Amino acid sequence: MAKRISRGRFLKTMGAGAVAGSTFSILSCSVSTSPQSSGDGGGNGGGGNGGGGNSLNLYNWSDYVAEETLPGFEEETGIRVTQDFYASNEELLARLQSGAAGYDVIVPSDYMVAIMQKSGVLQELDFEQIPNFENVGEEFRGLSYDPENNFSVPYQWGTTGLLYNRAEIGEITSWDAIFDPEFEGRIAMIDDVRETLGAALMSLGYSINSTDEAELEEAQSLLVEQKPLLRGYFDSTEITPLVENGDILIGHVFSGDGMTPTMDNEDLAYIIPEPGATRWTDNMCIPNGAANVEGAHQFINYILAAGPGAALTNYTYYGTPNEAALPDIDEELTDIPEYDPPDEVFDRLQVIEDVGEATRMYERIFTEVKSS
Ligand code: SPD
Repeated sequence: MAKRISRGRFLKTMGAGAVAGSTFSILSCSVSTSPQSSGDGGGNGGGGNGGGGNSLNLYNWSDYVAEETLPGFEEETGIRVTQDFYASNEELLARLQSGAAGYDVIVPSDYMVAIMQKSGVLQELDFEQIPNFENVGEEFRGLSYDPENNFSVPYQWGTTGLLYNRAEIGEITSWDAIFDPEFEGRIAMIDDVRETLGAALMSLGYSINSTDEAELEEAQSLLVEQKPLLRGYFDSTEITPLVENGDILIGHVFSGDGMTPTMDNEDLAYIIPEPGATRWTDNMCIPNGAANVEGAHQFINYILAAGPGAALTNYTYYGTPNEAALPDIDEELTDIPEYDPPDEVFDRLQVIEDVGEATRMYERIFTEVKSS
């Protein structure tokens, strides 16, 4: 039976819709690549297809399309897709701000849509060309980071929590485990400023969007203390195999990367830690300067069709905003409580928001933690 998330529940933790002042992130702009690609996928900054009517350059998180997604689109439209990868919203923004990125479709998260819109790197969508927007559930429309959906259409949603080896360390329920010296050298964190600082803030009982200097300094101290316990900071998709092969015991991961390995290995578990964790929504947007704007709209419309939407979630294990896809989501996935958390868990999830000028403080702190 297809599950639907109530709009009231979804909006409850979206924050007040506050979008703070302008933010211009200045992080590394290297392009990530992974074997999951179509076209040349060679990390060539969107230049692989040269751009234009017959080709589309997609800049995406790694492992974030189903095996059939790009071939299905190519077959339906005749448009060849080249995909490059990034590991964080900040890397995506830096790439776009460096100019000449050459991408047609990008997939930023909630708070980053707000930042990008203010930074002027996004173009308005033409909903005449996205008739399948009608499949987007009410609870995923008009969210605080883009109240009129002028610039973004939801792609997937999920949580950020912990994948761990339950057989080795027993049940864990909170963030405390990632600060426990007992697991020294066998913990990995996501290399993501807002997620990792967010985990520290939440474990201290603070808002994931805190702009209070004292709270952020406390979070910094906690992460500096944690650093010697870590195997390192990685892309979430790199952490999953480290937990699977027993190299590490606890990994900070996005929910799809956390739930997938638990399907055929009951020694592993994914949890949404107490007292709270992140809930995020990723979105499809078209950056300024896209060479194939029509193709980009076709791609967005394709993802919002029932079949491609279901295939996407059945592969990634992330939630879908696409109501037409719900009847075809695999039951083995909808049966996992963390896929669609019960109200008492959902209510303790927090959504990352643009913190405006405080973004610089977050970035400085994370840089200092990593170099400590
Ligand atoms: N492998 C794809 C993961 C996509 C995660 N995006 C979420 C970012 C949350 N800040």
